[in-house]
This record gives sequence, structure tokens and C-alpha cells, in this order.
Amino acid sequence: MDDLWFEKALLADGWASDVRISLAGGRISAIAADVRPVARDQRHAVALPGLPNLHSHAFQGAMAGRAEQAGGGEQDDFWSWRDRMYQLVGAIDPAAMEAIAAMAFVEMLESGFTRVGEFHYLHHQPSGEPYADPAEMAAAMASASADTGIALTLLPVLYAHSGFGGARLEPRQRRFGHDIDGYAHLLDRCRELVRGLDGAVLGIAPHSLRAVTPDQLQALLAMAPSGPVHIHIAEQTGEVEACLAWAGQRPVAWLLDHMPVDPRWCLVHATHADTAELAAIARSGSVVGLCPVTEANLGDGIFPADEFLSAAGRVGIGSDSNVLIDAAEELRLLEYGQRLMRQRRNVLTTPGWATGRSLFEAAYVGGSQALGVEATGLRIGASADLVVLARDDLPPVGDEAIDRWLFARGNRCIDSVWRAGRRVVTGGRHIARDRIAARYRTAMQRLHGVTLTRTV
Ligand code: NGQ
Ligand code: ZN
Repeated sequence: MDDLWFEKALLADGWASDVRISLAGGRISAIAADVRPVARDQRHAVALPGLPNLHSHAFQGAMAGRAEQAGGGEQDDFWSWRDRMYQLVGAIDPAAMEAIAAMAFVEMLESGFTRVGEFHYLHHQPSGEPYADPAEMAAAMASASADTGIALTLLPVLYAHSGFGGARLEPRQRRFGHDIDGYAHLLDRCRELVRGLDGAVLGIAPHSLRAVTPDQLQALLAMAPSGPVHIHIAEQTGEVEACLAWAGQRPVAWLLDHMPVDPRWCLVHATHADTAELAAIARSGSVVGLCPVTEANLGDGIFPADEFLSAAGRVGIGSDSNVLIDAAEELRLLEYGQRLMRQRRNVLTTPGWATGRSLFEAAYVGGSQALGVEATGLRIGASADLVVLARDDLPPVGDEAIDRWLFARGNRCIDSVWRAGRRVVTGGRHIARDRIAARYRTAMQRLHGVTLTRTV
């Protein structure tokens, strides 16, 4: 049993001072506020609940910083980035997958994320043949979760088509594809994997309206009557136009009209949703999964978060392409995008509320919902998933500590992270960083020979 004492803790019912939080069996076993520290207490400055990272493609971390050179002539956009990403796809075997995922998960924990939703579609061998175990690559992800301590919401993806109307997969997409029976088999194996993994949750993930047909979407929902349902939607104007051509409706409008979208669902990006679509998403109770760093990196556009939150919409954040893994940066960019667009300050909050606290709570509550776990906050019985901010030059006074982390000092503020009662980050570093980074370097040396050139 560990007894931790904090100057300030953001508990389920708000800020408290001089707080002892006791951990036992991976959970919070006791909380006492307004108490003096005793000798056996480990003393810290500020405790917050860990954040959910609701959307990650772990493998893409291996191309971070390797797609930032402009090509000649042609327009450089999401599709040309995807072209480079597909070149990486062919080079990743299960061992590399595990090494890359573990490194990404270390960085997530170091930035304050304690759970990741892994939107996993790199399923098969480079030839397109399934591995002997169809969930071989998912198993690599599960190992990386166990190794690093981050909680996993595994979202096995159905990626069956290359475009609207059931277009055949391209050869370079052959590692992704299943028919419905193949997917059902994958899901069974993933169910076993998740059963063996502490705190893990299983969901389903039709990749996008481009990549699954309406019949396949229905079939997936029939396989998983509960648990998270994640889908990419309306990230690109190109997708909106293709959807209009296919169905005469915009993607979000089509989805909400044809599928039982409810609080199980996470609509990833939804960048190009119009006012009526935003209101309809909010009414559905589903979560919009925003990935501000990736959306900026890929030139996707800016989600009208102010309008959506005013309609009582729910949001969470994800690190998506993992070009930079940083929870504070995601929240900061989410707010700054709105400030730049609206030429105002403190946009994603309500009068009288600190912006950092509003962003943090929105991402905590929305992200937890999207990843299939209860947003308990720090309370007795909750999983002991804590982010601990260090004392900086000013005394920690509640909301301002969050604002200083998100807007001013960034991850230098993070001292420790506990996940399921285990201290996995200390002094800002993951306890297994050196070992995991060494293995990652070896894997990356092998991948370095893979050139990521623009071909479109
Ligand atoms: C993905 N990435 O699934 O990794 C996609 C690219 C696709 C983003 N949407 C692949 N950011 O859309 O087909
Ligand atoms: Zn994605």
C-alpha cells in the first residue's frame, strides 16, 4: 500500500488541499483531505486523473519527422502524406510493431495519458496473407501495453475497401483487409487478448465510410452489441465530396441518418461537419475525437469546437499519427486553433472557468466515454491512474496549475504518473524508458533504409 500526500488534488468533486490518497490493489483505497503529511507519506504537489488518448495509430510514430519535406510540383496534402505512410506500412513486422508501440506508449505516459485507444489496422503480413495467429499484430500492441503499463482500449479495424461504393483495396492496402468472417475471427482473438490484459477494453472500428459498406457496418454492430465504436469521418473535404457523389449526403449526415449512433460511438476528426451536423452529433451523445496536432500536421482543417461545445457536444483528444506525443500540446492547440480563427481569447470555456480546467475535464470525460471506461475522477474505488504535476515557481493553486501545465510550461510540469497503482513515470521519465528506447532504436535502424518518397 502506498500513501501519497498532495498539496492540491483534483478529486471527483473538485479541488481539495492537503490530501492523502492511499493506493491498494491498483485502486484508490482511501482519500483524506485537510490532513498533515506524516513521515511515511510520499509528498507531491498536484494530483490529477490520467487522461485518455482516444485515437492512436502507434506504428505511424515511426515516420514522425520523416514526411516534412515539400515535394516538387504536385499539391502536398493529406493524400500525399498517406502515400508516404503506405511506404512505411510494408516494412513493419510484429517485432518492430511492438518496439514502436512501446516507445509511443512510454511517451504517452510521460505526457499524462494513462489509457490509449489503439485504432489498429495493420493486421496481415506484407503479402496480405494473415499471420498464423490473425491477431499477431494486435498481440504486439497488447504486449507493449503490458510492458509499459498504459491501459489499452483495443479497436480492431475493418478496412475492406479503398473508396465509397465498395471499391477494391489497392495492393498497398493488402495488410489491412478482411471480409466479415475474417474480421469476426480477428475479433474473437482480440477478445482473448483483452481478457488477459489488466484494464483492457475491446471495441470495434469500421475504418471510415470509404473503407466499409453499409452492410459491413451493420454486420460489425451485430458482432459487438456493446463497447466502443470508432470511425474516421469527414477529416478531408475530398471525403465529403466523394460521399456526396456516392450517397447525396455529407458523411456525418449519412452516418447519423443510417446508423444507430449513440454514446458508444466516437466520430474521429469530424473536421468538416456543418452546423446541422454538429447539432446532430451533439444530440446523439457520441464523442468527437479531435487530434489537433495531427490535424494541423496534415493540413486537415479546424473543427468548429466552440460551436460544438455550445451545442453541448462531447469531445476528447487523440495523438493519432503520433508525429508528436504530448497531451498538453493537443489541448493547447485545440484552444489556440479556435483563438486564431475567432480572434478571441479563452474560447473553449465558460465565463468564470479557467480554460485549462475546462479543456482537461472535457478531454477526461469525453475520452473516458469513448474508450469504454467510466469517468470516475479521483475517488475511492477508482483505478489509481494519477498524473502528478511538480511544484514550480508558484504555489499550486488549483486551476492555475493546470493552466501553467497546458499553456506555459508543458511537460516539464509532469513529475510522476501512476497507472493502476504502479508508479510508471518518475522524475518525468518512464521507469523502463532506457530499455524500451534501446529496442526502438534497433527497430528504427532497420526501418531507416525505407525511403518515404512522394509518388503522387
Ligand atoms: C489512417 N489517417 O487510418 O491512418 C488514416 C490514413 C486512410 C488519418 N485519417 C489512412 N489521419 O485514411 O485511409
Ligand atoms: Zn486515424
